[in-house]
Amino acid sequence: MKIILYEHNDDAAPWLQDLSRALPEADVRVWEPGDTAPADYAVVWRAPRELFANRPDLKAVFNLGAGVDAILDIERKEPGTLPPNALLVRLEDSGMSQQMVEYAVYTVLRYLRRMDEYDALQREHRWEKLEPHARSTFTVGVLGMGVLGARVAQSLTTLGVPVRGFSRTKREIEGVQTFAGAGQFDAFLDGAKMLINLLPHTPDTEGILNARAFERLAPGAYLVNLARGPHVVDNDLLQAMKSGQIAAAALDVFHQEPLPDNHPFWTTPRIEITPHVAAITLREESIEQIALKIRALTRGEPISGIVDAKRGY
Ligand code: NDP
Ligand code: OXD
Repeated sequence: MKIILYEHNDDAAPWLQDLSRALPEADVRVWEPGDTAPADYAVVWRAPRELFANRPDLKAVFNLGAGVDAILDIERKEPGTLPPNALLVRLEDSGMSQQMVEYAVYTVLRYLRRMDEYDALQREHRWEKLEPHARSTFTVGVLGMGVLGARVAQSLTTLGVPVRGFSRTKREIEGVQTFAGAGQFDAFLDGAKMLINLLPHTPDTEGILNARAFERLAPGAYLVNLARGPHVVDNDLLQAMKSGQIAAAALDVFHQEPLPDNHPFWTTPRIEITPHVAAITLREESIEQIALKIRALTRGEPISGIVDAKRGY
């Protein structure tokens, strides 16, 4: 069995070493431009188009992340690039949901207790007590009730704030008021004090966090974007912050990454930025999951985590 590996962020060497160790029966190599030698599987993160083109031999492409938007974008721009019979498989949790829970709980508590405002007051040496937010009306809406969103929503119920969830199909999660489909989007948004975005980036979800959505929230609402930059219409967010409709935002993902030096988000008061680290891909857990799936496919068994390219996630 032959596997090609491509890792955009890191040095590929530790991935090569660990994947080879997990699958000693496989011949694993790091893909370099020009490599068209046969391969059964590809394990990739943000690989270039050339890796996928003219590769009818690939049985499956394993994405080293939960979101497959970068791969599907290649296919959208140049249809027919992805091997037609290869499965596209995403990471399912592999240690990411715990990290998302940490980020979400941290931001809910930070904004509920107005800690970001106390930080600012401290910088000005001001001893000032702020009116606390009422927990009972601090409604948090989680967009996306998948592997990550459902776990986040569930964990937020323990904080005593009302929690809503939004997905395409109806989900039942104890303690979470769930809404499904575009027809229930407004009801999901109406009066929510905070939104946490964990949707996949698809043509249907692009720009979903826009002026119209912000208007439906409670005045002085909070936005936490942990999914993908193109979910947010940047100018609409800046306007909503200027008017006070959105009080503060914690953003982990952006249209362009790294966030360009001249982007106004860097200097907008009450926007907090992290560099796409809400849930990082953990090497050990991810390789274990992928190795198990490759072995299952080799035995002709079904696997989970297969992306429906038409649906986009
Ligand atoms: P899943 O595929 O498990 O869940 C996606 C959820 O979104 C599902 O509940 C799905 O609905 C819902 N959904 C999809 N399209 C729509 C739509 N048009 N309208 C309403 N709901 C919709 O994904 P994960 O939970 O594993 O990951 C979510 C995203 O998080 C990833 O795609 C990625 O972009 C982002 N991410 C970001 C990271 C970071 O570090 N910042 C790290 C990891 C992931 P249904 O349940 O009905 O199918
Ligand atoms: C992912 C990511 O999709 O890291 O896994 O953003």
